[in-house]
Amino acid sequence: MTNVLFDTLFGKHAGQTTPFLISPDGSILTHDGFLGMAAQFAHAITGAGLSAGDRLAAQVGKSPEALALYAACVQAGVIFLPLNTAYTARELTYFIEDSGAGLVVCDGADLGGIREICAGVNARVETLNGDGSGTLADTAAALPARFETVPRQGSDLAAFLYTSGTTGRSKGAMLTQDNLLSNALMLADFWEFDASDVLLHALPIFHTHGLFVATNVMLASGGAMIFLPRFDQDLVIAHLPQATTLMGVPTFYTRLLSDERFTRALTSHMRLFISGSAPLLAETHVQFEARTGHRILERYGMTETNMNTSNPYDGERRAGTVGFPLPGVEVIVTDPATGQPVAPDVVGQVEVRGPNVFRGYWQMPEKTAAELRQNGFFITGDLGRFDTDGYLHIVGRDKDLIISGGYNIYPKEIEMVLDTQPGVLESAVIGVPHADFGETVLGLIVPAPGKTPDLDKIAMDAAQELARFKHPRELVLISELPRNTMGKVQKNILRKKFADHFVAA
Ligand code: MLC
Ligand code: AMP
Repeated sequence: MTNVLFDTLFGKHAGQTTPFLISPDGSILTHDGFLGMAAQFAHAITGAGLSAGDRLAAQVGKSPEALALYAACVQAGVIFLPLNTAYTARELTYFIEDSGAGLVVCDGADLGGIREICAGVNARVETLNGDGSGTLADTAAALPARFETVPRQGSDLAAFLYTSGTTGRSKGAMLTQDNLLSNALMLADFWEFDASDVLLHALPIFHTHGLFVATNVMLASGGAMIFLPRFDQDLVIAHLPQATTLMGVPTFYTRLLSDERFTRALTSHMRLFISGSAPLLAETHVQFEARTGHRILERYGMTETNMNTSNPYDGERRAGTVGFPLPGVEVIVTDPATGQPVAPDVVGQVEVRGPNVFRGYWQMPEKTAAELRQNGFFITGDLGRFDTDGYLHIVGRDKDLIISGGYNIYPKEIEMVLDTQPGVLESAVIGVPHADFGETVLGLIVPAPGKTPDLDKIAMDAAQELARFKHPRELVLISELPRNTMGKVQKNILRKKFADHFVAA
């Protein structure tokens, strides 16, 4: 028996001495060297007691070693659960408990708090720091650079990625080997990646975009990645000349456009710029082409499904659209009331079916049943329409979700924190336009009768509970929330009222 994901994406590079990861300081890790590092980590995590089907949760900085930990999990059949480095102890506690992780890998600086969380659930803790050092790395360094790959089938789980929910409770999306592999192979082919490509990788590696789209596509094609720790504008500009492709969220592109060093000459050699995770304004698409001569290729995906649609590689990349269904992926737009497909140009809910669609939410059969139809279609929560040429336009969201700089933020989670603060009767959290992040978080607070809530204190308390990117950028007092006859808060009215709050500022 084989391990289809490991063999196809990773193992096939054994003996390949071309670069895989190029660090900003110029140091190079070859494909073969990366496999050796992954094998050492595979020995380390199995030595720590993990076996196939167990979960490993990692909240670690971006480094070649952190990526090797992902490869090690695949090779050992362990389910990889990457976590945003911004999550607070409160948020982590939930993920660790809910997933039943057997091993948690964290930065040494966070060891104290995480050890406490893990003690309660009998999980082991090891460290891996942003510079690649740590207890797990020390153990791995002394272990063999070859590991007997653990057999797995395509239907076996490879990763859990937590996505927040409209109820405020995060859900672990279970992704199989086939989910990841089918998407990686298809995207590498569709976007014409090959071993000569060098991807400038400036995304985090704890989400679908940076981990599965960017990394898996480069593994599938055998090319290299310039592996930047984060989106640092100076580093991106400095390394563009060595790259052939860039994948980013729209904020990458708006930031680059605001930099006068980002010129046609700097980008003339580039093969492809890809955008996703949040809507790319048509205006950004147009400005980008005027500046560089390149048309950004926009695609659409999500944690539960990887990538669903893409503008064409050859052919018109239409601004303001996310293109056509990708090969092997079915996308329909349906009437929410009947579930039946609607005609072109009619807005409905976007549904997706294909080998990319996840298995369900971990230990949440009801939530899974509510979103994943028996016929295999996943109800994405996005609203869209196909135009008469077949391009999909994402026009809004049925789910109460804010996307800030490519990170998803569920208002309910923030409202639950604000509502418990002294002097607060109730709150509503909305996303409003923001020049840098696309949307940002605004917290609206209705005081309890006769009370004057201390907004600074509320902001400070909320900061203890929630990851930095979820913090309301501002809290505003409001006398009451608009409600419809069913008593539901009419956030559309609030969004309209506060639409210029940050843009005008
Ligand atoms: C950072 N901050 C954010 C933020 N990122 N706040 C809101 N939204 C964000 N996205 C905080 C920082 O902690 C900092 O706080 C302050 O805001 C300003 O930080 P910055 O230095 O300007 O931000 P930076 O570190 O440069 O990060 C911005 C960014 C980053 C856009 C480069 O957020 C990023 O890499 N986003 C990509 C997210 C991503 O990969 N999404 C894919 C999800 S997968 P302070 O306190 O220091 O001021 C998916 C599926 C699909 O959606 O289709 O791909
Ligand atoms: P996540 O749950 O973090 O994977 O985010 C997925 C969501 O991001 C989708 O459901 C969409 O709402 C949004 N998204 C991703 N790509 C695009 C895009 N190109 N245009 C508009 N929205 C997008």
